[in-house]
Amino acid sequence: MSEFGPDSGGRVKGVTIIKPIVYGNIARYFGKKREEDGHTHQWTVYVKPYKNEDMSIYVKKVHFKLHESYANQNRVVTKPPYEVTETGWGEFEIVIKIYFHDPNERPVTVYHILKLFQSETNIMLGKKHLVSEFYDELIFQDPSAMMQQLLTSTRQLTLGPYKHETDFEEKKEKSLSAILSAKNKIRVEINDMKEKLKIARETISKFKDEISQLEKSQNQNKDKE
Ligand code: SLL
Repeated sequence: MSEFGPDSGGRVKGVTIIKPIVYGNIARYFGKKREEDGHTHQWTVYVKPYKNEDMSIYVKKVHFKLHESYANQNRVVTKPPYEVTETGWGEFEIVIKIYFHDPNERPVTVYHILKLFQSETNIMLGKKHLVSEFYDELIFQDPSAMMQQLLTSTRQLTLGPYKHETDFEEKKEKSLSAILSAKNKIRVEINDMKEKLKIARETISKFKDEISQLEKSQNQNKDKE
């Protein structure tokens, strides 16, 4: 750390570095309840880089906090792969806390609901193992000089192709087109409503006219009497 001099705690203003990540779990059903402990699934919870890069350059450790029914609930992983594999019978929230080499950088916490049970459709599709994972981003704003150097000196995590269980590009496209079609639907509904409002206003003013005509002729009749 000394190579960054006494100012290494100082921040580099105006710099933002984004590190995309994927976190979640995979799970596999044993096919039955295990006699000795009632466990039904094996699962692995993880944090990994979205791109093929070694996060240990800037990540010091990852804490996974499991349900209190587990012996040693707090699992600390100091090098990749940042993951914990266990067996169990139930779903619960796992707190994942990512620590960085720069002590000035606050740890980042993500919450993941461990998923074990397949949806009806997946069961019908005969999927062997379940995947519940999410894309997110670690955002470093005004990092220290030291952290900036660590964040930009990347090294590949694995040789060869690097792929995720989820096709996030496809998911992005699908989400985007779903949002666009929802937006269109709402635009059509707003126009419909505007049209209805216009007709209602016109009807009101027509009635008002009729009322005032009637009132006028009533008054004329009164005058005659
Ligand atoms: C539930 N709220 O009731 C959840 C808790 C806890 C799951 C689930 C323990 C394994 C072991 C285990 O699977 N806990 O005995 O080590 O569904």
